[in-house]
Amino acid sequence: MSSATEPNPLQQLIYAKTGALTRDLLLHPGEFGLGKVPASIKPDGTTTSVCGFCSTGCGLELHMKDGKAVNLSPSVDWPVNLGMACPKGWESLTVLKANDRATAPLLKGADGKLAPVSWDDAMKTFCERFQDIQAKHGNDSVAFLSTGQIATEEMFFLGALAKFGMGMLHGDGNTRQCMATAVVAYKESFGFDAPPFTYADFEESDVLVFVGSNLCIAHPIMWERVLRNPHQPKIIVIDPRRTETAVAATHHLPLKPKTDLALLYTIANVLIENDWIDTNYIANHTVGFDDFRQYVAEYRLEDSLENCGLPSADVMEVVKAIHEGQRVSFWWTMGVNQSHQGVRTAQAIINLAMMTGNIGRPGTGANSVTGQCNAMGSRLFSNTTNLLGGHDFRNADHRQKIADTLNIPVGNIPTENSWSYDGIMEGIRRGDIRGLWVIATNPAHSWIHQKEAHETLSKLDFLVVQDMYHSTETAVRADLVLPAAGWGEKEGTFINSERRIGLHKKVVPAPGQALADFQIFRLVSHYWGCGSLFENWKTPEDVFQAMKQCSQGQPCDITGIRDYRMLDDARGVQWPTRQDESTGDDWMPAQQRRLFEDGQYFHADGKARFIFEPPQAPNEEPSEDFPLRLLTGRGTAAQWHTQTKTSKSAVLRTLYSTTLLIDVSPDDAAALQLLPHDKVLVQSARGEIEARVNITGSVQSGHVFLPMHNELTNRLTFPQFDSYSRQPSYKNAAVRIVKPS
Ligand SMILES: Nc1nc2c(c(=O)[nH]1)N[C@H]1C(S)=C(S)[C@@H](COP(=O)(O)OP(=O)(O)OC[C@H]3O[C@@H](n4cnc5c(=O)[nH]c(N)nc54)[C@H](O)[C@@H]3O)O[C@H]1N2
Ligand SMILES: Nc1nc2c(c(=O)[nH]1)N[C@H]1C(S)=C(S)[C@@H](COP(=O)(O)OP(=O)(O)OC[C@H]3O[C@@H](n4cnc5c(=O)[nH]c(N)nc54)[C@H](O)[C@@H]3O)O[C@H]1N2
Ligand code: SF4
Ligand SMILES: [Mo]
Repeated sequence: MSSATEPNPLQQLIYAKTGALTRDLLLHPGEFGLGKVPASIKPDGTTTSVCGFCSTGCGLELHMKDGKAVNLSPSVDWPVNLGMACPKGWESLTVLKANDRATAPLLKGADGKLAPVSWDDAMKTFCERFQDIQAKHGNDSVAFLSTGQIATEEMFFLGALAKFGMGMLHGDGNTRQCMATAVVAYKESFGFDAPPFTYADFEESDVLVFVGSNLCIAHPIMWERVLRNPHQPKIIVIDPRRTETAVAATHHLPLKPKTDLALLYTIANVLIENDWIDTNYIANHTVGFDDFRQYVAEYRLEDSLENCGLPSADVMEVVKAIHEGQRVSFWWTMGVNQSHQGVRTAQAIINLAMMTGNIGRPGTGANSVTGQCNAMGSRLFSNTTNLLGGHDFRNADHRQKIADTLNIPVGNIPTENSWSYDGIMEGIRRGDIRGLWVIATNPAHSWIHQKEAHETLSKLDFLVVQDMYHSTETAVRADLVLPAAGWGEKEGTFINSERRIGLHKKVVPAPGQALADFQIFRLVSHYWGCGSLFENWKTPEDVFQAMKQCSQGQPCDITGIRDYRMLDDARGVQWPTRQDESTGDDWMPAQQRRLFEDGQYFHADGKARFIFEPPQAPNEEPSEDFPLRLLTGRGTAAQWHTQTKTSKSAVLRTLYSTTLLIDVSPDDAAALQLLPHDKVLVQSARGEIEARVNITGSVQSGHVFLPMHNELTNRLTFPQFDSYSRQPSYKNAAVRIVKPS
């Protein structure tokens, strides 16, 4: 399909990699090199880039020498981290230098082994195999799994390519494992997926309530912002474990897992009974309060907390603190999102903020903290659950708007929503989906109930994995591995938890033949034969301009951001930033932007909704056979997810135990006659793993905890999903501990 006269994108890339200049490269100097970076290197030889691990979105100063980064330090003037970084951020450059980096495309041969092939062969095979599957089984028999960890421009390109170019209907991402619950909760309550806060709120609250969030470990720099709070705030932590965050709190409610709904409804009822609510706010800005009030009336402090395992006096203190606080902020993360009733739990938190008028003012809000560096980009621009820019696939006007904006035939845009991640996995098991393209996520470690996940992946006719490393649990199962450049080896934007869009830059070359995901998508579009649809997207910044246009008129409107240079100069820009706010060429948006200051929500009537539902027990509870409840989550600040990156740094490896430790309470350890570091088998109805015992008061008796960073953990987890968000409930399974014979 390549033209004989013009170098095709692959040839251009090869020339770029080998240093040979082509005419195209001369015409588009930013495309393959450092992009805007040379122009933005400061007199002291540094350039700023946003961190590529977590959603905090810290600014890092890359120290450049001879055009390459040789070191880094946290940015002092970045409004997020103010000169701080956690161990992962500090080690960002080290993890790029691992010897298991994928440096060439790998194709599975007749012997079942992966062996290097050229990009040309890889691309031809990719297209032949997927097109063949589609010809035999229909377009919808090929699907993709995207991520919250590539640039927004890359996920935008991927989503457009897969759905508008390659004819796929089904594509989801690892954000389903993580943020789907918050997305649905916000959409239903506010009318749009819109976390309202800005990080300054951590410092401006006088009461902070953390529900299912271990900020100290998972978002250490946000926690630093809490520590800078000058108001001697009350800090309330609702978490079954006595986490690092709970230890530092003024109030800890160690509730029984999965009973948050009853607790939050009780808190609401006690506030109502005492008339500690903001009736003006409720009347002017919300709908549905009377039904809510009636429903929660049955949650009386004296008798509704029994199942939560909490003394009513402790809960009453928390209610009083919320009432007495002038600026109360509510924060939640995976202890809420990863629950069988996560959406309703998140909305129970939102209800508390609305009924007490704690939203839209400094130091307030119902605030979902995101996880991955670009989970928020994925929520708005990945073309998976929403049509690009927070639009709706099922809405004809929205489809027409996006078709006109991107100049693509409206008929190329699917009119239905994709299956969610679990639906795609089920589709594979049924044989409806036979080809899968996995980009920057590692389901053979991170998906719930691994035995089933592994069986599912092995059913595929063709599995393509696009990753920085060839050694991930998913890549080793692939038929084709596409070697990707990582953070630091390419450029683009991320959107952090407070909706701040920041730029990350190419500061080191990618190893071998690894290419930026952006360039891989260009290659795929060319070989697939749909390159003309995306011919204007030559650089990430071209796609950024397309993103802006798609966002026009939406709550996430970013038409006011001129270009990448503005993102750098403004030290990140929060959405929304509309063009009509601009007062001229040198206009800069304000550095702290919070939503709902005017009390206007995104539903047609401008009002937020009170939404509630009776609590239900999860489908698996501890039993005689499996008497312990397994909780899972983040282990240390030095470990990232499936450890493909963080395990590559010697510095980080010294900061955590490389043996899998299971946290067991002193009571249970005594009952089971376990000593520290004993080797044990942990069994659930789905599998058995080996671990060493860590006896600690951080878990209650009857509970155990395993970090998600070890691939064994998800062999035990129980596959239940929130019925609205389809997010897996990773933090609830029944297990038993036995000593090996
Ligand atoms: N170091 C490090 N930082 C990370 C990550 C990482 O892998 N490593 N990952 C990032 C990502 S993607 C995410 S999503 C975030 C996650 O950040 P967090 O959600 O803060 O981390 P988790 O440890 O998964 O879960 C938080 C807490 O939920 C509690 N919990 C469990 N069940 C319940 C329950 O029923 N009710 C309540 N109230 N609490 C419960 C757990 O005990 C745990 O302490 O971290 C981000 N930051
Ligand atoms: N038991 C249990 N399981 C959980 C959780 C839990 O709390 N408990 N948490 C869940 C949550 S919240 C999340 S977010 C998921 C995370 O689950 P995953 O997304 O599977 O975890 P990661 O290790 O972050 O995988 C990202 C992959 O992308 C690759 N990569 C990184 N950067 C790039 C890039 O620029 N380009 C390409 N092509 N590849 C890249 C990495 O090498 C890695 O293989 O895990 C979920 N699983
Ligand atoms: S807190 Fe998150 S964004 Fe900041 S340095 Fe650490 S990993 Fe990077
Ligand atoms: Mo996550």
